Amino acid sequence: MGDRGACIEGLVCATLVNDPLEVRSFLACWPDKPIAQQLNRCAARIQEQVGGRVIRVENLHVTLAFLGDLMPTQISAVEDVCAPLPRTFRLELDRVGFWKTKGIVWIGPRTPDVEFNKFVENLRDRLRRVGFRIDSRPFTPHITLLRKVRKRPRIVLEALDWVINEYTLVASKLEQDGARYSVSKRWSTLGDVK
Ligand code: 3AM
Repeated sequence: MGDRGACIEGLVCATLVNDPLEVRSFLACWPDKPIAQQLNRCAARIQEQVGGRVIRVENLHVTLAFLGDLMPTQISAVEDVCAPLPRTFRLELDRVGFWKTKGIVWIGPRTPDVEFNKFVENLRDRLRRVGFRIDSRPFTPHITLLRKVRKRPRIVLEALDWVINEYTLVASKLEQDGARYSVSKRWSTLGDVK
């Protein structure tokens, strides 16, 4: 019986077997290549100081809403809710943070862009209204740089000016050496829909 020890023989145990159509999904903004490369260099410097696992350069992002495992109909519902960005936003990445319990080192803006946060909170509310369970904590824009860190880094970094002009729906596949992400849909600033 193996993994299905708790199930009645001959029946598929729905709680243990993921539907193959389900896709682990989230909404996120991705820095362009030059910013991502600078962030990757920052992460390497931090790693020299405190260890941990550096997030792969192509995986650096700000999560807007984690959606979980979605069936195709739910993905359509997300797409119905998502709207273009009302305008371009700028985030000055000038603060390195450490979440001790999660072992995460991140970078984000010291001063959040109020309008960007409002856009994201509004998007999250609309997702909740159509039935998605979205983290209830306030949105804290951050890019995870390293995981499995035990010690707070002491580091001064040059601020990075990041222009955000789109966000994406991303499919995540968990593999042994970390997550593989693929973009399935993009929403750009108004008037620039892809
Ligand atoms: O953007 P960060 O790195 O903070 O930790 C995961 C990552 O967060 C988080 O979603 C982001 C994109 O993968 N995540 C993963 N599983 C999660 C869950 N079950 C989750 N967030 C909330 N609930």
